[in-house]
Amino acid sequence: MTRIFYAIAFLALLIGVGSLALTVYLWIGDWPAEAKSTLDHLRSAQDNLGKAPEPLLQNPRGREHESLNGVWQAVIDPYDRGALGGIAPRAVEPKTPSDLAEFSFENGLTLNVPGDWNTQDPRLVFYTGVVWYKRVFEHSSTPGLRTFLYFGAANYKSSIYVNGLLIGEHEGGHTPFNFDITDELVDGQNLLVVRVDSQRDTEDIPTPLTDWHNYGGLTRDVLLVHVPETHVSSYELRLDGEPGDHIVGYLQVTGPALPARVTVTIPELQLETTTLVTTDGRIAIDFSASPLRWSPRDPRLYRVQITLNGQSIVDEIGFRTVATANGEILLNGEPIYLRGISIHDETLDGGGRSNSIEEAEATLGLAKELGCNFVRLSHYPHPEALARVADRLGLLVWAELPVYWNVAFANETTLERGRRMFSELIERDRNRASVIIWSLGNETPAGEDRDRFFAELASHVRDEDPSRLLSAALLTGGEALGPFVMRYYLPALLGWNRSEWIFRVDDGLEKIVDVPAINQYFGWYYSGALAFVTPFSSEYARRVMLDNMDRIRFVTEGGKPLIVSELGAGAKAGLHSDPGEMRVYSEEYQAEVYRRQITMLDHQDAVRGMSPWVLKDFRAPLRLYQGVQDYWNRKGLVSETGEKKLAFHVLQEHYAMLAAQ
Ligand code: GCB
Repeated sequence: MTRIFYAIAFLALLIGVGSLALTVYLWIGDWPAEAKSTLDHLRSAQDNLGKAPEPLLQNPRGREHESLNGVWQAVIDPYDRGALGGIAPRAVEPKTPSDLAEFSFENGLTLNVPGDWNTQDPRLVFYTGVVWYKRVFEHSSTPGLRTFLYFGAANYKSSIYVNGLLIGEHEGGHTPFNFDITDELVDGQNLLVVRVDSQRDTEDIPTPLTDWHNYGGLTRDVLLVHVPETHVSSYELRLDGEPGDHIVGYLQVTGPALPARVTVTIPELQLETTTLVTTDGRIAIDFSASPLRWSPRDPRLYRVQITLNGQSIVDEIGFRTVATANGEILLNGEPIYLRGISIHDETLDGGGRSNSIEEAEATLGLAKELGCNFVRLSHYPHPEALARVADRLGLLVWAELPVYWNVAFANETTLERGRRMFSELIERDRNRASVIIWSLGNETPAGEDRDRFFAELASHVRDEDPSRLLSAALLTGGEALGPFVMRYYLPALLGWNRSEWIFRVDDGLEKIVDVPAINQYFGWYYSGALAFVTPFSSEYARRVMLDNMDRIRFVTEGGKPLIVSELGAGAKAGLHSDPGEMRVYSEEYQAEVYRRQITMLDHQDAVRGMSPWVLKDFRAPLRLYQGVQDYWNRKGLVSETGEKKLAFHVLQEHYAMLAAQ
């Protein structure tokens, strides 16, 4: 018995010591390289799963940086298996023909970065899911400098791996983010792998259902940005309200060496001041200065240089004020009418997502040719290049978050996502004079949860940026359309017409925003639905609407200025009909809807701007009419490859007339 006891005790001791030794070995042991890399990877995955990016470095291109754009290797992973054992994150390749492999980046797909994947390989046109990206780059560290890995955008979720280790993750497809990767970098070759997953679920922003293409991938610049350990991470310089003889804003310094002296120089204003930023890292600035005002007529930009610890950030900033009063939008204290156009982010040559300055110049150049002084960048944040080029061309910008249709308004996590996306967008564009409106969302169904969601989002945006106007495109859904149809449209179809058709913009969101906006499709939608439930043909219903459109009057509750953020009709470029024929999708019918809409909008007291839908035909998997739509939304004023339709000229003529007034 005693022997058995000693034998068991001895065995237990052996197992105990053995496990301890194994644990110590696993932790610090001299493992074969492959096993060690797997363990390090697994530890990083455990520690950094869901780790959010560091606060954004503003204006990365105005700092010392290197581009990681170019051709990357990629693997499509429809079943999301690449992460197993860290095979894809570590880019494990078979080394000999006898290595049994189930994964490899070599000899496979390559993708251009920046770029959506959908337009780069026929297998990916409608693909929603995971793609792994890989790129190797050289690095040599400089003492005193930290290196950030910056992504202009990655749609929708991304996980970032440097030298096989998970650095962190980001969610949201259209805003920038960065990670400080200094400690993970080695001198010489470094491996960067990014897992991008373009799937969204019903609690995301946006949800999976949108009227645009879910372009996946690393759609914008990828940069390495080098900054001194103590650096200016963020700054704002803007004109204080009227009379506008002060430049105000703040400087935000990050790093251990505080307090720090930061110099701001604007040579053309003979302004050079040095400010002591104290230990909390942030200081408000207030210089007396009277710069020439930035405006669409004179988009004047000043070169600004901000210097700390021998490194300068260079920016081009315009100074203007924007406000609302007495039902007007005031730019530099003067009422302005917004001659706009809505735009989706796609290149003008039929490609997918845009990114470059040249692509932004082509798109905004076309808006200028149309006679615009305003662009609605719908329905999500467009590349930074758009706001920069708009600054140079003198176009006012509406920038929007994809709170589109019905998101999970009651969900706290969804709200938090919205707040974070707005912070990233505001941080990126806060110094762009062109950006005058933050739009909270588009066509959201009214309700208590929605109003609470937007009230919180609005207060977040106002905290982060009190200097711009808030808007949202309201839904002209059943609540507003129902009474309108019953009171005016239906009686007119029956032959009892009224001299005015009052359209009451009555939505809880109107109270939250500074400038309410509505989307309306008189002459296009609604008539079909009406024909469905009445004995009238849709052709007759549409004709009655066209003939009476100029009777419509928009009335807002609080007397706030109103923007008509959408109107329009579909047309396939090259499809013609006789004038007067109600042939939908013909260029003539689209042009006629524009003529009637213009006449109607011409005498609306409440309306202070418009941005018809839309500059260019855009990819939209929701649009299934074969031979006509072919997965494109055809409401563009130009086709997907830039051919102008008749309606382009109708709106151009109208805007030329307005500009001359
Ligand atoms: C809308 C939406 C927009 C659609 C458009 C359309 O009201 O805001 O995203 O693409 O209508 O074409 O139906």
